[in-house]
Amino acid sequence: MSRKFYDLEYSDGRCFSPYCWRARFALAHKGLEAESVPVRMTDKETIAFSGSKTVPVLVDGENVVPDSWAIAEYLERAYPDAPSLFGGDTGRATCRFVNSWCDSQLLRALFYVIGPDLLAFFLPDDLEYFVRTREKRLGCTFEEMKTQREEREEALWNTLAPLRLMLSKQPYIGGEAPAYGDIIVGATLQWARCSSPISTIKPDDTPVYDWFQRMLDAYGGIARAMPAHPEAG
Ligand SMILES: N[C@@H](CCC(=O)N[C@@H](CS)C(=O)NCC(=O)O)C(=O)O
Repeated sequence: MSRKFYDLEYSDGRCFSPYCWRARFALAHKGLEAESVPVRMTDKETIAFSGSKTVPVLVDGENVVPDSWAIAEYLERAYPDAPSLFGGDTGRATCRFVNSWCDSQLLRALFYVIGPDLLAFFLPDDLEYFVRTREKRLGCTFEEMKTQREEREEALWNTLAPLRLMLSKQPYIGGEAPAYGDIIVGATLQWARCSSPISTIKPDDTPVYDWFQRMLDAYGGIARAMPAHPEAG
């Protein structure tokens, strides 16, 4: 059965979108391979068949599944004998909180810090679209983001507080082993690691830093295999 994974491609050829990494990690968690189809941000034609204007999109045989959360639910349903992403209905319901926290708080807090670095990774058409749509969404220009970096880094530290507290008590969000909650957050931090020279997770933030190192090594080290930003310390 053919399996294809439509993934956002940046101008350096790497695919490090935070939502796409959720799907990539989820496939790895289930032990599934997929052929990767790179898509530029303004190329809506390639994914039009899915009815979605965003990636990730998974095509698994006859099934077309856009949206990272829907992909995780689909994989859990379609591959019940492979390792579980949610650990049951209660786990899935709790994971929705992690998904909502990440989408509404963590992604935004990170974006305010690394946003200006992302601009280097777009070709001209994509860049114009990205700047226009993201400045509108965030209510802030990229120039303003640059000048506010220090206070934005402090805000990011505060946003990570619940994760820091949790990971000082247990090795993974999923408990003793990584599960979909870890994937959501790990995918988001992978985006920052690949796109910005700034260490958004400081080595002295031991619980979060150590956990992220474990996530980089999880699933055969697929996340670590993608190089960090070339100027990262
Ligand atoms: N809720 C969607 C969001 C997906 C999303 O926003 N993907 C970005 C890439 S990180 C995208 O395709 N953006 C295209 C655009 O903004 O037009 C999901 O979880 O998959």
